[in-house]
Amino acid sequence: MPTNVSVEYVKAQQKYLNAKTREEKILALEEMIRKAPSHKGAENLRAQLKKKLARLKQQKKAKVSRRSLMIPKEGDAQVCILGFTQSGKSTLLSKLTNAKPKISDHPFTTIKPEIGTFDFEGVKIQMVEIPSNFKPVFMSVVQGSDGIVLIYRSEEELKELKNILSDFRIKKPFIEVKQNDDIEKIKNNIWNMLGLIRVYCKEPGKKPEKKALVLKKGSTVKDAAEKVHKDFVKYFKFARIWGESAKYGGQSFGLEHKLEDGDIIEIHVS
Ligand SMILES: Nc1nc2c(ncn2[C@@H]2O[C@H](COP(=O)(O)OP(=O)(O)O)[C@@H](O)[C@H]2O)c(=O)[nH]1
Ligand SMILES: [Mg+2]
Repeated sequence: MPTNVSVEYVKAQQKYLNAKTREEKILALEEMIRKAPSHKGAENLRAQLKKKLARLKQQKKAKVSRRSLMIPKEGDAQVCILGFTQSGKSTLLSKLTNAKPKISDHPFTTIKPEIGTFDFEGVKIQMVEIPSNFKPVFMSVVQGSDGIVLIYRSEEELKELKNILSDFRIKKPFIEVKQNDDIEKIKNNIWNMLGLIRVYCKEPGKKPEKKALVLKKGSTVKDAAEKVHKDFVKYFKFARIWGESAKYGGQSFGLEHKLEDGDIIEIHVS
């Protein structure tokens, strides 16, 4: 080991030696590689570190497919909160939802996923706090979710979180949130990230239902009808629509008509 390494390198090495989980080891190793001397004499050291890192990452990937955990989806969408320990995940969960997770200034307080839900204009969104040990079993929950909130305190943390997502090959939509961001803004951003629309059904002569029908962007009258009842498609005559996708309130459309967020739909059957 060359003696002329920097203080930062020694600190990173200390982190590596104290690391308890594979994920912590990987983070520390990456830091060691960044802080390792760049001169030719340290070539061997850098190569060794990179080899060790590659091996750790390989083990991690192999584990992903073997262990998985299913958190039953409740509501219209499931969104995970991902961040390092003490970044404010539990605090955010308790501000957003009905959940009362333990908030503490001790690291790694949350050891299993915490769950809560909130209502966004008639849409029920489930939030899951992922423990910061980033165990594969918990990352499989992220893999199965509809989107992610990355909570971070520094740009470096944000970068590491994105690295973790790519290590686990997770390609889900995400938003970036800092401690103290406005809660209403976060709720709006979560909704926009999900790429969904709300459609409200009504019966002739009655008021629209309060509970929204939640569909993917680009959905048609047929998609909405199918979700209400399969016979609706079979006996479909026409649909009256009020809202964004209609030129005037109550305009008639067929099954292929594309719906917009906030549309009110009245299905007529024969
Ligand atoms: N100043 C400030 N402190 C916060 C904020 N969010 C969390 N904390 C504090 O940071 C510590 C860890 O919070 P917690 O929500 O348990 O973080 P977690 O480990 O990511 O779940 C607690 O002492 C919180 O009171 C915030 O937005 N601002
Ligand atoms: Mg927590």
